[in-house]
Amino acid sequence: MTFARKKIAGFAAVAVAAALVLTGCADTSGGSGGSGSEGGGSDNLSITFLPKNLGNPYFDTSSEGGKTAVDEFGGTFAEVGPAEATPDAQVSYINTATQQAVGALVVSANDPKAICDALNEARDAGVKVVTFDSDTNPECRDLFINQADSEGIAKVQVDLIADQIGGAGEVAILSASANATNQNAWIDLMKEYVATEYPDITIVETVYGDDDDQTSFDKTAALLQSHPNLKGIISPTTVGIAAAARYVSTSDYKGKVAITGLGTPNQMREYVEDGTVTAFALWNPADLGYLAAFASKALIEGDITGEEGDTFEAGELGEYTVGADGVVLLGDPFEFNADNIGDFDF
Ligand code: RAM
Repeated sequence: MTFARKKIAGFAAVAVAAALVLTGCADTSGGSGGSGSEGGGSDNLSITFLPKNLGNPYFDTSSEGGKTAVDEFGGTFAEVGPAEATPDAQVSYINTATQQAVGALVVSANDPKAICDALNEARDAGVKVVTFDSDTNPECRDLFINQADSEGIAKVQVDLIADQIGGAGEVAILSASANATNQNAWIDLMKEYVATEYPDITIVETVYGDDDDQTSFDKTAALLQSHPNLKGIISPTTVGIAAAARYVSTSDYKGKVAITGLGTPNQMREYVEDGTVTAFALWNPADLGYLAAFASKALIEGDITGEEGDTFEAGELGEYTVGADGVVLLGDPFEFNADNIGDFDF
């Protein structure tokens, strides 16, 4: 935990120092593969970030981290993305990046399969594909930058809700979109962990707010109406937890129904301060974007191929090693509460 906190605090200084201007449109100056460098790599350090959707502070922060890294190593950064986090909404952006012959595409996938053909066409054309945050099937990308071990992400959320409701009662899950690889993996593991560790907790329903603020707000209201004995909501999405907390903060459920899950400190601060939320978890999305950008660089330059055991330097985060199935792990999830939330600004 101290390790995660150090990294989070460490990033804050970098973020303040860096001038972070996100372009909002694709870069076209990356050339078509560069002139090549030693070892079969390329010098085309034009890197495009494609989050699940735009307008989500979580992805604003991960893209800021990506841009910080790309600026550090002298590449060209761009961010593009759809307005809505639907399964195939990212396809046209992938195709455009392929036509532009970017060096790497860094993607958080809305669906494990729907964008695979487009990604593999990009790879056939020489684009390195790095997923981060939410993976595709492994055969559609070169690397996946995982924010934290999925079991750990599931465990921290269940332990938080169990602690907040006294270890017993009805709990619901307010997720992102129904096909999101990351949330679905965490939800399956949360259900397993509840079944083995907390026999007195029942997960009564999972609903989907589509990582849309209003939909998540409305789904919270509906959950509370249809489950009058609900003791808590776990929302494993930064959009969902903030919307759920906003709903509960001005309702009679405040102080009676616990809200936890994965949130950004800046979005959750007011609900921690007004007592709606006790504690929640996350990692640093800026570090995630920063690491994904450095991994892209290593792939582009031919330093790594994504094989297990490959190592690469990720700037101020240090050296990372590629694990099984082309996965690189950022670190541990971190728990935020009233005592520490003031230390964080993202
Ligand atoms: C939302 C997105 C993202 C997820 C975080 C926790 O911002 O769904 O994919 O990792 O929540």
